[in-house]
Amino acid sequence: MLEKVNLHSRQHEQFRADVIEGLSASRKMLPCRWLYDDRGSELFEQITKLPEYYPTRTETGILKARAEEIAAFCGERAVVIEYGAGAGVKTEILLGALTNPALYMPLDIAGDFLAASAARIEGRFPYLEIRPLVADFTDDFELPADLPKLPPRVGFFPGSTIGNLAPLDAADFLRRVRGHVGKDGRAVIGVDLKKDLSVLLRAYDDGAGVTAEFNKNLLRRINRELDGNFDLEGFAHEARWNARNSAVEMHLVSLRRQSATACGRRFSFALGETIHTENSRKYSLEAFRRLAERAGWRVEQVWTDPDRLFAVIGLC
Ligand code: AVJ
Repeated sequence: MLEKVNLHSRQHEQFRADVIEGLSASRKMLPCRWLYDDRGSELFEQITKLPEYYPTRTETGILKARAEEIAAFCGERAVVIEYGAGAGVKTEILLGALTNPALYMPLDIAGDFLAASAARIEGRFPYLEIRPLVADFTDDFELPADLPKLPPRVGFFPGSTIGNLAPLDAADFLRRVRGHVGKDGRAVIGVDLKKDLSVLLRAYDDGAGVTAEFNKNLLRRINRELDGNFDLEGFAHEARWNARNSAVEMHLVSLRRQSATACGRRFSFALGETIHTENSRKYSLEAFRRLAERAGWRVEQVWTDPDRLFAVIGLC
């Protein structure tokens, strides 16, 4: 319990520090991890069901259609380490297809969330050993020393969350996974592919306005948790393509000259000035292969959908 309280106050301090730093910068930005409070996670769930948001549906379709091949790639008695425990259905498809998986270890920073998703998996796979681990997978950390060494270890990272990371961080992440699974280990990574811009931008600016709500919820969170007074009507959601970074960016655009306070400080906005709230990088298969190779991996398998919207990539 004490640990939980400490974790909460550490998170709160980090949020505060990120808001002060990010909103004081000449180009205002906030790390996208803060989008996911309870309301934000619920809104993201809704996004995954929108007609315009193709990634979740497409990746789930690939995992279902290619489950046997993916399971064969992972090998028998696999130890599955999942980076982030939010993938529910996708995890169930993979675990359900594997032959005698030895262990499932979901990693997440949110302890409550982790416990809930571990309990759900346990209900579905009563004979599978499950060991949730509270960890921030964007930081270096060691796996417990008593994990089975013999069976193949597989790092699972669906959802194209790797697209949120800048290339150097993505390479660090893939190197860390290599360290965790060892030289004979494997990884199965979900990667959103580069495609027609109108398709991409619609996926991040849907007609029902759910993504706009998701983005603006960050201001709501600042108001609630950091004693802010942002006027939500004074900002608009915008999805932009950044060609240089091959990324869809989310911004909150100030609709007038205004200022707002939070954390006991005042932040001023010019008309049209933005807060950059997320990067979602889109890879070509070639660019992802280069990234993987820089991080000590070889692309062994590429499973994709007929329209090549999304790829599930098997690394070894
Ligand atoms: C959860 C990071 C994969 O980048 O597509 C969805 C988040 N942002 N709509 C993505 C998101 C806006 C999503 N990821």
